[in-house]
Amino acid sequence: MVRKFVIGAVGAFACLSAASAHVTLEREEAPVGASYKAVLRVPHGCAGSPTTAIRTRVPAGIIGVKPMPKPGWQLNTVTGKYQKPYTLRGAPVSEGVTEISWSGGKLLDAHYDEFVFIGVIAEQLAGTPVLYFPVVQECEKGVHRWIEIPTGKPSEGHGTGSAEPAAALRLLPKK
Ligand SMILES: [Cu+2]
Repeated sequence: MVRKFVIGAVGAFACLSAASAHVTLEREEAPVGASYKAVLRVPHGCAGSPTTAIRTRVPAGIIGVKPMPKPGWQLNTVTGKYQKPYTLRGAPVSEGVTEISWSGGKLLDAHYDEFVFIGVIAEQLAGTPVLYFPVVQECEKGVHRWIEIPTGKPSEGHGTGSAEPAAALRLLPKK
């Protein structure tokens, strides 16, 4: 699965001219130490081709992850060891869901949809400015690999030199 996170540019050029949003997070900022609902927004396909799979790698420090099943799509997860132990609701955790995929569905380019999972932003992430959620969007024809770590601010994904920017979450201090 990790091998699939390779950069591709063709589809990105088509998207830049369309001035539409790429795959982004509904909430682009959230405090550490709190639960977070990651809503990945998919506003278009690949150069007009329908989306058939969405795969994402959960950033380190997003723990206790649970994905939302989607009717008509097969949901798969990969569980793995965290790079370091975290604390989840007062208890130590050392492993969890690290990758999620929704596949086998069909989202037309003319339609919009969201792919959702919940988790907790570990307190240990305090001081980290931004987390990136790499997403691979597979289509009937073509693929978008939204994996580039853009230069500039997260909410300026477009036009900062990133053809296929990874979805970004700005971390705020603990409430
Ligand atoms: Cu786009």
